[in-house]
Amino acid sequence: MKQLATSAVLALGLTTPVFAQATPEAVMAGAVPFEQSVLVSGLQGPWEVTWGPDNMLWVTERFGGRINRIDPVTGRVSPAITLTDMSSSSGQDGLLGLALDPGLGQGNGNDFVYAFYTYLDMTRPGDPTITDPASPFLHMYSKVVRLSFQAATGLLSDPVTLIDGLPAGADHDSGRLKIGPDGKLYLTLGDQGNDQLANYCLPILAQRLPTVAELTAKDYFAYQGKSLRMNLDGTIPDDNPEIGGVRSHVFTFGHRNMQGIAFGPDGTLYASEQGPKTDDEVNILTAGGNYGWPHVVGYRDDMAYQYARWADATTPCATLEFSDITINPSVPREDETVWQQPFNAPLTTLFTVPSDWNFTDPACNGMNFICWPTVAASSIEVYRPETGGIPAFDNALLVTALKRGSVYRVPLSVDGKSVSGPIERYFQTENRYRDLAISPDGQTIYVATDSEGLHEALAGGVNDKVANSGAILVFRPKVQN
Ligand SMILES: [Ca+2]
Ligand SMILES: [Ca+2]
Ligand SMILES: [Ca+2]
Repeated sequence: MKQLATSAVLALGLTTPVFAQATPEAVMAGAVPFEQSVLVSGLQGPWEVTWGPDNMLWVTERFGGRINRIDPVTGRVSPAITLTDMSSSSGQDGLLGLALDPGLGQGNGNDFVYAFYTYLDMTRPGDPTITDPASPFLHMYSKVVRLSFQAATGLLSDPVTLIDGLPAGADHDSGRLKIGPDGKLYLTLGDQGNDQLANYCLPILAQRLPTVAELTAKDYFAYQGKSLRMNLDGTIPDDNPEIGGVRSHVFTFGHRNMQGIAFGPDGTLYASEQGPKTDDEVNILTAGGNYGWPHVVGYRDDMAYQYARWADATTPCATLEFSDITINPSVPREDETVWQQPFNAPLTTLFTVPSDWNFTDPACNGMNFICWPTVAASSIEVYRPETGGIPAFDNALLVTALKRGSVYRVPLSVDGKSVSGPIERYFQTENRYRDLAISPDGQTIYVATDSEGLHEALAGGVNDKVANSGAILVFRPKVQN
């Protein structure tokens, strides 16, 4: 009971059922037929895939710490460097984002590549919120390095640290890195997965802003749950927003786990963000904006979300058992509308549900989170009108999903500032999709898959085996006869 032929369904104003419960937002099966192939598999957690000016796919491997160039025709993998000081656990840390300098391959001496990864630094004091001195994350930080590319050898070398001592941990590192049309480097940093699961007694600091004293000391602890904007040498741009009276690297705040950012043709900055049990978001990021987390997810509508502050429980938090479903009565809870500060509402959500939604759908055999309405949005790219490409696909945002093994096409209005129709679901396989890249002619979409993990089965419910481990999948429109 899924992926029905949707034209009739949509005509009735209904939506495509995914599980036993249908999400109330308009989502339909993709209308353009595609064929699928596997370019390469067996990579160690491919995380960023981006098309280079050398007509190669540049791919980071999260556990392996390797940056590769992959031939988009033959699938041949050419390793460019392994970052040996990278530290990776079985969590969300490791080698994450990668961005190519606009000067790469242009003969102007700027053959640079930027990378973001987690590492251990025993010379720093450590995360003040971690009380266990044996924690492998006590001294974990993240940094951005600039590498130099030699076209003759195909190798990256000479790492220069642009900024280090950034927050890092096992959960919600975010870590997407892009260079904007303004020539600045943009980076997303997650809320570290606080207030849930293993970190349920740690408070979320997404609303906490850096102080002048912290900046002077290069203490970037308050950068969690933020997007950053920096010069290509890692310094703070003079035209960064002053937020709470302080100009820092912070561009926007109030984020949970923003794994995708992408620039539109007019410079609009789009972002995808993972919500908790509901309301993954697509946002437009504007300088100084507050995006609401953890007080609001999606819209300020009090639908199926309350901010439960485990760290402030009247019973000592560590003595409580964490649950996503049953919140201990000693944990303070707050409706979204209690928090009245101005914030930037999303462009759309994936997905918002009513408060009586069943978050323990039996279709997921106790792995409740797979059945939740959140898709685990992991990246975003802009499908630009000027690419030509696939006419029916044009002028849209493409969002990859971990839990759904799909790409969601979010159609945009002509000005790119609103969503113009139903969200469409494409390319479903039994995988977790981490990122995508689009060929310059717009005809081919490359999707990076996680090496392992839980996701939705094609027939609904949960699957714990991925069909294509650590792969780059290739999707092209089917040739019509
Ligand atoms: Ca990408
Ligand atoms: Ca938000
Ligand atoms: Ca909401």
